[in-house]
Amino acid sequence: MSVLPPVRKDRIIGQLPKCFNRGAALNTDDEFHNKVKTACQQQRTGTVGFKISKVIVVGDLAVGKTCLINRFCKDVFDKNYKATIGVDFEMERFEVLGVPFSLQLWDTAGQERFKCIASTYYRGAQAVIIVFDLTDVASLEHTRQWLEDAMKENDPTSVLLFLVGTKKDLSSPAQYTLIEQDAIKLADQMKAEYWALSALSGENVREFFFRVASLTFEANVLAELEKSGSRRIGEVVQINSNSNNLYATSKKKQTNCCQ
Ligand SMILES: Nc1nc2c(ncn2[C@@H]2O[C@H](COP(=O)(O)OP(=O)(O)O)[C@@H](O)[C@H]2O)c(=O)[nH]1
Ligand SMILES: [Mg+2]
Repeated sequence: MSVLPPVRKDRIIGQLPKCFNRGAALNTDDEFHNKVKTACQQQRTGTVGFKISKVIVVGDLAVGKTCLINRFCKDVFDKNYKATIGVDFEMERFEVLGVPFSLQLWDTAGQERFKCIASTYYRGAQAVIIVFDLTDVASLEHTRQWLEDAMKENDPTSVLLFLVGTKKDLSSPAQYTLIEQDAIKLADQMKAEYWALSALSGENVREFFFRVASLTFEANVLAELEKSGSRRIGEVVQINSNSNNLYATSKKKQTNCCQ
């Protein structure tokens, strides 16, 4: 295995980042789930497993998927690291609540015209980013189909969805307001979180990926806590298996637990 570079200082997440629009958000919590915070604190003292989540980026040709990924990942990896990983996905490394965490960002480059091949790329995704162009209504309409295709290969109950409008720099305020109304409605129906951004100016790009990383990490840890397997994080499960006591303690500190 290739030697990974250290996590960059500006990829360290200590607080749950805010959603873009409270009307179309996966959650509106101010903080990470208490269970997750506790688990991460416990993990810090032991050996930490290598946590990684697969994220796929889908949408019409030329909506800006590759530019979006490149905008965020550029300068993060040195050339050697990129060469080792290959060209199908970018690996982005974070540290969330003190725990190393990586996102594998799969760019479905070229698959727009070869949808049958794409199923192998879609499989096993923890998050799906459906991209549309804020200046192209048709690309928003097509997102339903993209969602359907991506979900054929995944468990809809465990995948986090993001509906992302790109090229914000190109849209006039009037045009933007109009398409955003439709996008928010659609995001709500899809149970997706809505974001609008620009890969060109960089507006909201970092905020968006931090949100993706944080929510994916949170879901990942919660899922692991629910398992009673013998993996490393199982140590945390054992602590939590005494959950009555754990809650009794945490309740004193915090009452507004998520959900
Ligand atoms: N103005 C502007 N152009 C963009 C933006 N993102 C992508 N583009 C342009 O849109 C075109 C398609 O982008 P690309 O990322 O290759 O689309 P993909 O096919 O979805 O991967 C390119 O000409 C980009 O320069 C953006 O945020 N603003
Ligand atoms: Mg592309």
